[in-house]
Amino acid sequence: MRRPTGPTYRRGMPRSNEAVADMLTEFAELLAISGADPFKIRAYERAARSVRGHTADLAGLDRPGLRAIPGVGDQLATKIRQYLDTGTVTELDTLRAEVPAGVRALLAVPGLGPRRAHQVFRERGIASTAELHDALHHGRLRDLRGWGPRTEDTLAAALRETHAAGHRIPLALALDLADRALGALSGLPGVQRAEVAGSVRRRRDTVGDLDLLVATTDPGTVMRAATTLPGVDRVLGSGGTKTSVRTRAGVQIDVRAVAPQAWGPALLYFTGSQAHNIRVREIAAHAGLTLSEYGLVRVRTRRPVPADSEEELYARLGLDWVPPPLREDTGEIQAAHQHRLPRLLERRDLRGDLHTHTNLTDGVASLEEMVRAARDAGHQYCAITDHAPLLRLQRMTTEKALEQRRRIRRLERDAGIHLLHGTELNIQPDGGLDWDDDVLRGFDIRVASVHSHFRQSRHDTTTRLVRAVRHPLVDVLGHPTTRLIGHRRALDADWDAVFAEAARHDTALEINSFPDRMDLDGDLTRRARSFGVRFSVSSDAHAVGHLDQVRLGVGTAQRGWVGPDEVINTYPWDRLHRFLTRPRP
Ligand code: DGT
Ligand code: CA
Ligand code: CA
Ligand code: ZN
Repeated sequence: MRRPTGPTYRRGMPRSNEAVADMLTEFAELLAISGADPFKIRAYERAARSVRGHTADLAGLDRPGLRAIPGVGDQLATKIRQYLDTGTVTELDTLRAEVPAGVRALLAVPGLGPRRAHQVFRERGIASTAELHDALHHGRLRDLRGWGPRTEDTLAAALRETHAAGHRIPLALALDLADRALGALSGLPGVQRAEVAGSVRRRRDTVGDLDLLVATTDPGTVMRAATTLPGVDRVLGSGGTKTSVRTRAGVQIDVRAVAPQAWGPALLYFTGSQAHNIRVREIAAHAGLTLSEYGLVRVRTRRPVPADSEEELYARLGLDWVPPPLREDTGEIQAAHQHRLPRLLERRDLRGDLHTHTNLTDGVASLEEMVRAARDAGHQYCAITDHAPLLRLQRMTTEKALEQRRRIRRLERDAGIHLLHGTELNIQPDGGLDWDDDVLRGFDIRVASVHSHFRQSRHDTTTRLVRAVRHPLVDVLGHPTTRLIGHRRALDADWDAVFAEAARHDTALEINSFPDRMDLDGDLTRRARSFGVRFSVSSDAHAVGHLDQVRLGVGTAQRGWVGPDEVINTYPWDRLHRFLTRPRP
C-alpha cells in the first residue's frame, strides 16, 4: 500500500521509513541469531541506519529509487518493495519461524552472542536472562557442544562487568538465589530464622544485591557457611556478623547474623527502603524513642522497649504492620497510621491463569501437558492463549485455532479443570487486530498485545492502545508496555489515557509475570489502579515450569497496592465467566 507523503511525517521521518528500518533491524538480528554470514548481517544493519536517516518517503520510490539509497543494493531494494507492497517479506517470515521469541531476549546478554543464544535455547530450553543466569550458576552450560568451563567463565565475566557497571539483577534470579542460600543457612546449628530482606523482600523488579538476615545464637557458624554458599566464587569480606560474597555471575550477597531478640528491628531495618526507614524513625523520635537495627529505646530513660517482631515494632509506633512491597514512602506510613492499608493480593488468591502458550505456537509443552500442570498447580481454570496469525513467525491459522478449540473441548470433559480457549492477538500499528469479530467471538477469552512496531510516536502508540482497549471483544491488554527488562524500553504512551479507557470499557490490564517482562510494573499498576481498572495476573507460561512465575506478578501487584477483588483471575469460575460475557459499553 502506498501512503501519501506529508501527513505521515513523524519527527521528520516518514512512517513507512521507520517501519522499513525496523524490518531491516529485525532482519539483521534474526540473521545474527541463525548464524548467517557477518557480512550479510552488517549489510542489513547499514541499510537500516541509512533508511532511518532518509528524509524522502520510501513508499513513493520505485526499485531504482530505492537502490539510490546508500547501502541499499538490488536484493534489498526488492525486499523493501515487497515489504511496502505486501506488509511482509517472505525470507523474513521464514527466519521468524525459525527463531523462537524467547531467544531474542537473550541477545541482550553481553558475551553470549547470537549463535550461542540460539544454542542455549535449543539445547537447554533457556528463554530468558534469568534462566541463563540460573543455568550458568549451576554449571549446566559447560557440556554444550563447543563450550567448556572457559566459555562459561567468559560469559560469567561479561555478566559481572555489566553488574559492576550498575546493571541490576532481575527479581526472578534473585529469588532463586535467595531460596537456595536460605536453604543452606536455615539448617545450621543455632539458627532460628533466616529470611531475605532488602529490595528482594520488597519485590522490586530488579535488585542491586541480596540481603540475607539470620537470627542465630552462633554467628560464627553462619559467617563460615556464608563463604561457601552454592555458586559463590569470591569472598568480598567477612567479619563477626556480616559476610559479603559474590557469585560467579557477579551477584553480591550480604549475609548478616543477628541475635534472636534483635530479629524484628534488624528485619525492619534491612528490609528498607531507606526512605521508609527514615519516616519510621521520625515517628519513633516524635514518640520519644530511638529506633535502630538493634531495637527500640526510650530516649529519656535509655531503656529498651521490648518489641521482638516487626508487628510489635510497628504497633509500638501506632502503625499497622506494613507489607514489605509497600515500604517505599509513597503513602504507606499514613495509611498504616489510619489503619487503612489495603489487603493485598496473595498467591493463594489466584484461582487460575489467563495467559499460557503451548507448542502449537512458541510454547514447548503440549496442550495436554500444560493443562495437567495447571490442574496440578491447583488452578480451577486455565486459558490457553496461543499467538494469533499476524505474528507470522508462529504460523498460526484460523484452522489450527479451531482444531485446538475442538481438542480443548474434548480434553475439558475429564481434565478436572475448566478450560478457556483463548488467543493472544497482535495489536497492529493502527490498533487493528488479527481476526474480524465473527472469529473473535468464537474464543472464550481474548488477550491483545503489542508485538511489533515499538517505536511509534507517543500519540500514535496511545491511539493504537486505546483502540485495542475499546474493542468490545478484547478482554485483557497483554504486557501493556512491552518492555523487556535490560533489553527494550517501555512503549511511549499516554498511560493515563489508556488506563482511563480501560476502566471505561472494562478491559482488564495484564500484570505479566514473565521474568524479563513484569509488565505492568509496580508503579504503573498503582497508577492504573487509581482509574479503577481490573487486572489479570498471569504467567505467560511457555513451559510447564513457567506457571510458577506468577509469584513475580503477585509481587508486582502488591507493589501496586492491588487487592484480590481487583484481579479477575481471583474470581471463582462463575464470576469469571460472567466477566468474560459481560455487556460492554
Ligand atoms: P538494592 O540492593 O539496591 O536493590 O536496594 P536495597 O533496598 O536492598 O538496598 P541495600 O542492599 O543497599 O540495603 C538494604 C537495606 O538496608 C536498605 O533497603 C535499607 C537498609 N539500610 C540501612 N542503612 C542503610 C544505609 O546506610 N544505606 C543503605 N543504602 N541502606 C541502608
Ligand atoms: Ca539489596
Ligand atoms: Ca546490600
Ligand atoms: Zn505476548
